[in-house]
Amino acid sequence: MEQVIYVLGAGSLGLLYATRLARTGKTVCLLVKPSHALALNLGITLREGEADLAKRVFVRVRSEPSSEIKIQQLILATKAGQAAKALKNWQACLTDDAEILMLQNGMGSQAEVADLLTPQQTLLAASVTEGAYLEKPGAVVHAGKGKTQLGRWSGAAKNAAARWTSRLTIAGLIAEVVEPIRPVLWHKLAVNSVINPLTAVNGIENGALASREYKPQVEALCAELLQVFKRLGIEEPEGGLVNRVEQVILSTAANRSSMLQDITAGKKTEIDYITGTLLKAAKALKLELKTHQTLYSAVKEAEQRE
Ligand code: KPL
Repeated sequence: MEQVIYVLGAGSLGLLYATRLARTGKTVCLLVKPSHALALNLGITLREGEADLAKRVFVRVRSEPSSEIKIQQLILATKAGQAAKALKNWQACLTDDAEILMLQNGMGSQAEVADLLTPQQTLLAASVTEGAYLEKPGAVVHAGKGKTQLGRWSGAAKNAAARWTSRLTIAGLIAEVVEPIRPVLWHKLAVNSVINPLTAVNGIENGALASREYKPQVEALCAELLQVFKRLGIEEPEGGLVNRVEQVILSTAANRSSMLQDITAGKKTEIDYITGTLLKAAKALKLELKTHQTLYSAVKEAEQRE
């Protein structure tokens, strides 16, 4: 059987991984909505950095499941809220030993997808810090180099994480196996639960959170997160959580967070998979997280307004 890497989702990360893998000679097939297929068939453009010239990369494109499509290797790169629904559409094409790598922000979507799979199909979850954005549909800019930390979420194949790591490494992306993966996902969720809602509600770039004005809120949000981490037995990131959040604020200072971009574009945000997951965990532990709750409500209100 021909080895094809399938990528479901044509957002910035989906296109970044698809083009990087295709450039190493792998056969890559993008699974997209019918309305996007025609344009993507003409090629994807990739710019490695904002000053770089755009390179056109061709990949296969499919928009309808069929019995000839056998998906053994899949990167699931939709937004968190669409992951399970998108996978359901292609589920009949998955092989019995499929190995699926999820790139979603937050937590919650991994369990939704795991529920759709059999024990022989393996699910891997990743925490991604690559900076990428679409300049227009089908055109991705790799604006900041980050890394992909991945590990097994569920399923049979013990070496699947190592296999995906070597594919991504060959494609020039920094990737490593981290097991268990759940603490890493919680650390990423923590960073996103501070930066994303604050920037989305205030309409500011990430770097603005480094100012004195936002310090008390950043610290209060981190303190609430640490109460949950303590009860769940999750260690603080090295150097401390406040320090980790401040590092990400500075290293992504010019970014408009994905939540701010969603609010501006009138799209549903990933708040339920970030702060929503945190608040659910807190509720089960009988903890009240006032600052996160207030921000959660403010994002929900902003979603309604746009
Ligand atoms: O992951 C991000 C996001 O915008 O979703 C951060 C790290 C906040 C960078 O913008």
